[in-house]
Amino acid sequence: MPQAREYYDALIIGAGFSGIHQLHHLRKLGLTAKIIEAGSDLGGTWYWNTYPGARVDSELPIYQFSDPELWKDFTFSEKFPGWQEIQKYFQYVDKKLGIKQDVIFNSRVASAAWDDSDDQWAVTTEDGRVFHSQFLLLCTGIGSKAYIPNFKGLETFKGEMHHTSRWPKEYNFEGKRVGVIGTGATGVQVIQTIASEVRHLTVFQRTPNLCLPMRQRQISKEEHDKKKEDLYPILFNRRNQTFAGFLHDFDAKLTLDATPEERAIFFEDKWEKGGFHLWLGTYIDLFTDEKASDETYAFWRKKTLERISHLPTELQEKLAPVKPPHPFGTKRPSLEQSYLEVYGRPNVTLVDVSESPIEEVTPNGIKTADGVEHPLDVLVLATGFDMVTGGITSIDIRGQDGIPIKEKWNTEGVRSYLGLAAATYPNMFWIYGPQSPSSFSNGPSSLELTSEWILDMIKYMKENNISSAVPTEGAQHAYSELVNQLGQTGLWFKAKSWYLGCNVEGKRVQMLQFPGGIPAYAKLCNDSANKGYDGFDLKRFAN
Ligand code: NA7
Repeated sequence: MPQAREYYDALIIGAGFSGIHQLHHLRKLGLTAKIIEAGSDLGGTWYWNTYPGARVDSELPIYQFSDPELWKDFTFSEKFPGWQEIQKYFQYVDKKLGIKQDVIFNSRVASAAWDDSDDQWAVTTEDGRVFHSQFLLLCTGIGSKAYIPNFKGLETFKGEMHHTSRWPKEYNFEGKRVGVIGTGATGVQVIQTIASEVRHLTVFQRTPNLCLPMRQRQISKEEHDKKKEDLYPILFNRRNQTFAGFLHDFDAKLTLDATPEERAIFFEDKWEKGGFHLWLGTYIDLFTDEKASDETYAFWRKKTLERISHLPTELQEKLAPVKPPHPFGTKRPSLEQSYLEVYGRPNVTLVDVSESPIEEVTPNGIKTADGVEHPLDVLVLATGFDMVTGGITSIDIRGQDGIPIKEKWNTEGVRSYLGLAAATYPNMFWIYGPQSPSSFSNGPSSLELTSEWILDMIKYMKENNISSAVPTEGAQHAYSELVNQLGQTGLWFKAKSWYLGCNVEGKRVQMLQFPGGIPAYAKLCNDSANKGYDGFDLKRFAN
């Protein structure tokens, strides 16, 4: 017997912050919607990343949904909560909004194909289920596709091996020799957490992390409660007014316009505040003037050396080199709690793989180009993700011309309109993805902004009998050129970062996000909406 066609007004891929926001508000608009989620629970990034020490590096209270219904009765206990507490928050959100009833868990989307004849998407999961919808919302996040470099001999390793985003529920490193490849945000968190638990820790560092002090602190329920009524709405409102969606913003002054004394006081203040203040709350020219970047780096190095002055000079130089590895902040600095102190422990060795690259993984450990074999029982791959685009390009998405988006982006480069839609892929929107402010921002700030804009557009389409909307090639070209130009005006290309796709071998190098800040991004989006969604071809239902 033929099966009934499974149709929803909207299909959402991914049950993290963005997917949940979409589902809740689409339902409020009266649309039928389902989330398809590869994991077995809510959380997105926070479902997958459960490695030791995983915690958010955007601060509370602004790292959560702004809806008062969702913050008035939930209280985070730390300024930068760990994955366990964030997972509890997602359960709380579910209790409030009844999200799970509309999530199809343990289902990974394999493909999506647009059909112009009925203005619908057909979405197929890896286990062969087919769904149809008018709208397709890609809420796949910026770090959902793990990246493991193609190390020779990786499969021969006889010990335990884990990529950080696929962490086992049970593990015990006591008495073990553990190796960690990678010192990005993830590596820093793992390293500072497990160093005291393991017999020996070998850190394979290619680029030192110019990490900043997190300044973690406990926040009591009383402290939250005092602020909730009067202050929280103001704080959430401020998120859309700052460059990166935090409460702090750049200072309008240029670094070298400040006197050395003013600068010293200014930097010291940012350092003491901790978090991203010295990065996204410093002088406005950090990303555009190399001299400004050098001044910031010199300050960072002085402060860092104060903490590691007891280490051998050679080790100090590897962690905080005289010559900056890249302009300060053009790679994302991580927030650390006890990372630098780890290198003073007798059971920790730092191997500089920029000097002596990893040659191969052997059954017993890692062999570097200097011929040394580092014996390991456990290998931790903190090697990151196919950032920003990987969640989308790992799905075979075909639009009006039948060409997979992956193929298009590989040949033409990533192109979009407003960092949320692409020409020839009608009624498909993504949130917190390519050419949006995504990782230059506090996640919930920019994803709520984009998500609300998309919801308004869908509402407009419904009210105006519009069956499909697709960006014009012209609008897409203009927006993508703007992103490229903004990328070129900064120092970004002086670093090999995932902001540009440099972290994945063979990936096309280009600015992957909108680097102009949230207010400028919001203006572009609002300008289009105010002109009846200028830049989109809108097709009306025939009736
Ligand atoms: P990242 O920031 O991409 O870090 C990956 C790390 O792995 C980084 O230190 C890389 O060195 C290192 N790496 C990658 N390939 C190699 C090879 N072949 N040899 C040696 N070292 C290598 O990923 P994270 O998971 O830490 O963080 C991703 C984001 O998720 C984070 O910024 C937050 O926004 C959340 P490199 O620096 O490239 O020299």
